[in-house]
This record gives sequence, structure tokens and C-alpha cells, in this order.
Amino acid sequence: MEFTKVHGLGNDFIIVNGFEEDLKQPNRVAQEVCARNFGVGADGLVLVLPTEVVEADFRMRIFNPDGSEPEMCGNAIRCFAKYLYERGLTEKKSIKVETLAGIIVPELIIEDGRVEAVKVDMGPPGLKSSEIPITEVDKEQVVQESLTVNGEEYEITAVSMGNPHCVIFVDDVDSFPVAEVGPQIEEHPRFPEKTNVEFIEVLNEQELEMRVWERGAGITLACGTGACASAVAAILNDLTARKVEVHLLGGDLTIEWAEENNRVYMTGPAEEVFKGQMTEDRG
Ligand code: ZDP
Repeated sequence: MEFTKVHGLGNDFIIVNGFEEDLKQPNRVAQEVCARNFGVGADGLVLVLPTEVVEADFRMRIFNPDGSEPEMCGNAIRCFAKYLYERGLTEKKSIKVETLAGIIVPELIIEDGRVEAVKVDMGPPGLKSSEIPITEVDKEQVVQESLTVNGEEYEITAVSMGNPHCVIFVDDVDSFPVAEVGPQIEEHPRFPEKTNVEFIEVLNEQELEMRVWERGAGITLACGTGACASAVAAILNDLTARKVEVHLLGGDLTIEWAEENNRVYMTGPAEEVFKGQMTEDRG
């Protein structure tokens, strides 16, 4: 199985071209190849696939290291778009991608023939409790809702970017025990699809500092959908302007929740690292 290793802000992925490789059990392959010591090592497996949706150009599937299939991945879709363009699979600079979160549209920002960054139309956020989903409430917005975790009470804001996110504002994100609280919230019974968890320190009206515990993946250096959800949560709480810079362990993303059309735009880099070939019957 031929693959390409890519990353967006250190959130790393293995891309496999599904036009050439036929993966019978992508869930199992994801578990194998994402393993840091026994495989290639990555935060996810991404498949490039044809689409049957007339409004779309390609289809993206993504698998977490635990084999589960999330609806969307913000960092991966930037790498996905760059991969398509640089391999000549498309000449379009604005590519319509079918995902389980609907059609997402990455737009390449090209300088001197190189893809310098990708701006992604991530679509509108899901705010209703049923869209996230979160139980025990039936609300249009889940803002400053109380969640009890291991006897401790947290004020949460929950947002869907196709996938579920639970955002918690903290005073000091560097000292917060992400690895301890993250998994307890990921598996909290009020999130029936589990959830990604973002811990956010508001630096000022234009900047957020973020740490993430990802569903099915654990701590990662960056999470694109999480940065979008966190910006939306900060705006819902009147903490920031509608356009913010989100600082993650792996670098920065620019997120804008546009007032005129309710859509979220994410801009950030995408890098290709190496190509490889898995040995024998792996894959
Ligand atoms: O929703 C999930 O299960 C996530 N682990 C999917 C991956 C999301 C992601 N890393 C992104 O960039 O949006 C991080």
C-alpha cells in the first residue's frame, strides 16, 4: 500500500489514494498504520475517494487511530486539498469535498506555484443540543451548561463542526490537566457520540490559546474543527471578535465566523512530509 505522510500544524495523517488502493477494512488499517511504534505513526488515516454526489468533486473519509470514523477533520482537509492539486488530480483551486459533515470547500492559496495555505469553508456550526449531540437538555444553544465530571463541575459550551466539541474556558491552559480531564469528558455519558474536548484560554479579543483532547486520538498538537468550535464558543460567550487567531501546540490557525452567512472559515498551512509503502499484507 502506497501512502503519503502529511501534517497540518503537527496534526499528522497518512493519506492513501483510494483511486489506486482498495482498502477492504480501513478501520483496521487505521489502527495499524497510525500506531506510533508498530506502524507509520499518525493522528489519522485519510482516504482520497471518488464521489457520487453531483455537487462534489471528491470524497474524503478519515479514521481515528482507534479505528473510529469521524465526520470531519479540519487539519486533514487542508492537506487533502493540497495533495489533490499537487498530484494533478484536480486543477481546481476551490474543491468541493464530500464528507460525513456535508460538502466542505477548501480553497488553495497559491504563491509562486506552491500551496502556501488553505482557506476552508467549514460550513455553519451546529448549535442545537440535538445536533452536537448532548443529552439531558433540549436547547437551541448549549452555552455555559453545567457538566459534572468525576464530582467536579465544569461550565461547558458545546458546538458541532460536523463532529462534536465540548469547549471549556480556563484561566491557565498550560497548567490545566488535559490528559486527565480530557478522556473523562470524551467518554461522558451525556455525549452519546463521545466528544472532542477543547480547553481555551482567552488571551484577548483576537487571540485564543487552545489545548485539545481528541475523540479517538488523545492529545494532538492541533485540531482544525476544534479551533473552529472554540472560536464559535468564544463568540457565543461574548469573549472575542468574530475573527480570531487560535494558538495551538503545533502553530496558529485563523478562524472567522462570518456574520453575513453564518459559515466558519479556517485558514492554515498544510505540509507533505514523505511518501512510503507499507510492507506485505498490511493494508
Ligand atoms: O471527531 C473526531 O473524532 C476527531 N478526532 C477527528 C479529527 C479532527 C481533527 N484532528 C481536526 O483537525 O479537525 C483533528
